Amino acid sequence: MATPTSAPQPPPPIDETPTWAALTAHRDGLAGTSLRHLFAADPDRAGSLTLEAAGLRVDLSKNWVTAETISLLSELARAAGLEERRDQMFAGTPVNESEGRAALHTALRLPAGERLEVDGADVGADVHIELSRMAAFADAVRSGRWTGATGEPIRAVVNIGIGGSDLGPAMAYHALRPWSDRRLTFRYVSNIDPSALHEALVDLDPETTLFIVVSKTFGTIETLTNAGSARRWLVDDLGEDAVPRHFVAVSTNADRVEAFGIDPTNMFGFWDWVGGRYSVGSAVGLSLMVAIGPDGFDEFLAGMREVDEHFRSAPLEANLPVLLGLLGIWYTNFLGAETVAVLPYADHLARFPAYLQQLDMESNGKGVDRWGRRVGYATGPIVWGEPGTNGQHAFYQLIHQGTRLIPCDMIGFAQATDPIGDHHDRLMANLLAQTEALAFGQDSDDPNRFFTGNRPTTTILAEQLDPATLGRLIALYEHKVFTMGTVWGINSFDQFGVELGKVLASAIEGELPTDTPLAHDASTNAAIAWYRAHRHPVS
Ligand code: G6Q
Repeated sequence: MATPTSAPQPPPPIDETPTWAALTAHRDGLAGTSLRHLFAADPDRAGSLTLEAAGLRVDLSKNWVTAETISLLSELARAAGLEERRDQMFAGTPVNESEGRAALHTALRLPAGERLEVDGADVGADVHIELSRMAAFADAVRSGRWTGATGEPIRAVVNIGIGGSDLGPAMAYHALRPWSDRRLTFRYVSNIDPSALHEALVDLDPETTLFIVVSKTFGTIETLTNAGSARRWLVDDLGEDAVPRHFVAVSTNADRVEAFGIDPTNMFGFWDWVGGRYSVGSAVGLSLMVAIGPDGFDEFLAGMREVDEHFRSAPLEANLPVLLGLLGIWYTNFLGAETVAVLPYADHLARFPAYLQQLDMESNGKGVDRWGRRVGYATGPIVWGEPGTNGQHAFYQLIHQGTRLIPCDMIGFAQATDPIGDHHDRLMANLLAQTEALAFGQDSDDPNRFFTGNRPTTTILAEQLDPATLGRLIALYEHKVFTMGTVWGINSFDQFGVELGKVLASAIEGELPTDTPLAHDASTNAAIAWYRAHRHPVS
């Protein structure tokens, strides 16, 4: 059981506080009210529930809330100690209690020269030393000064990593392709399925390919297996001596990097206080920096920093990530929502829902609180989504007319990144029309054509999907997740469920190529026997 470090006396569970009871009564009082009623009753509603900060315009008015809801939810956040825990996180206190670590991803975006002392070390200085090394490397690759072993410039960068060492850079690269150096090709390999590596390498030339192997621990089987096979692909063509010009590593474990055969001088470091799913602003984002250049990466970090500063300083009632988190609590715990859909009206954000899925579900998919007690209320929602308008032609039917409550985050931009004719106006018209139809429905005498409306959405708008805006969106959701985890009293920074997955397969893996007796359950034994009979031996 976790030893509490931040609060010696466990507080009462949050669902036993007077504010929770007040919110339950408030919810009951709102029963029967609809978004139509709420808008009719308050002509200022749209204005008072739309906030602009840190380059983002967030319209909360199409949610099932009143000013009183916001005030009670803010009180709940205060009762849960959100402000204190937020300040502890920014200061480097080990808020990841179960692993005895700080969660200092916000330090990754400190401005140059700003000190942050943790355990006697100036982490701000450490961060900027590493950023400078990354920038020198990224510039060398982009300019062609860093060549492959035969003197050819690099033309393809292959990032090998999984989970937090893949989703962040892969999502961000796809989001920011218009800002990338189009002479370079970027590929992201995560799955141990051989098809993933095969597809990534099938049309690449070893002479012009650079691998970035990203693993915090450098012990993750998928990454090491893919990196080992990539190394063989290279060495078969160019020989052992070529490895240092074609492999760099991003890790916290220099010994394992060296043991794998990558020169530690070609390693970019980060720290144990950077969680995998919070790491895209660290050296884990090296492929992104090569793609968009050090200046673009600076803007990306600056966007995150803007939201960090807003989160640190804005009153809870006007604090964007706090309000998004509190709305999440409202829907999850008081209105029974099990899920949240993230619907970006931007094709470049196709991987953003998958990125948020990890950020949210790995952080808040916990059933035990920070004091070791099993929680008696729902925690992390199921996060999913696809870009609009594609989703409209697929699953939106269920959101409009199904039986479930699905709060949606709609994300859109004022300007296209790749303008063609009137595409962008048409795209945005769809976003706006969807939020209107979901909120206000459509009357019809035909029950099949009747839309109840009263389906909540939050609309998040920004000028353009550029590096700074992507940074802002990431930090917005990071702090939303933190807010929710704090209200639930859980540790959003460990992931023992993921770690279990890392050991489970190893026993069965050893059994597959043998005919040793099996001692699993009957179903698993039979499946292993079938696989043994049908598998192709490893060549
Ligand atoms: C992230 C998780 C997990 C992790 C991967 C890869 O928060 O801990 O997704 O990032 O399992 O781990 P390595 O970077 O150590 O290879």
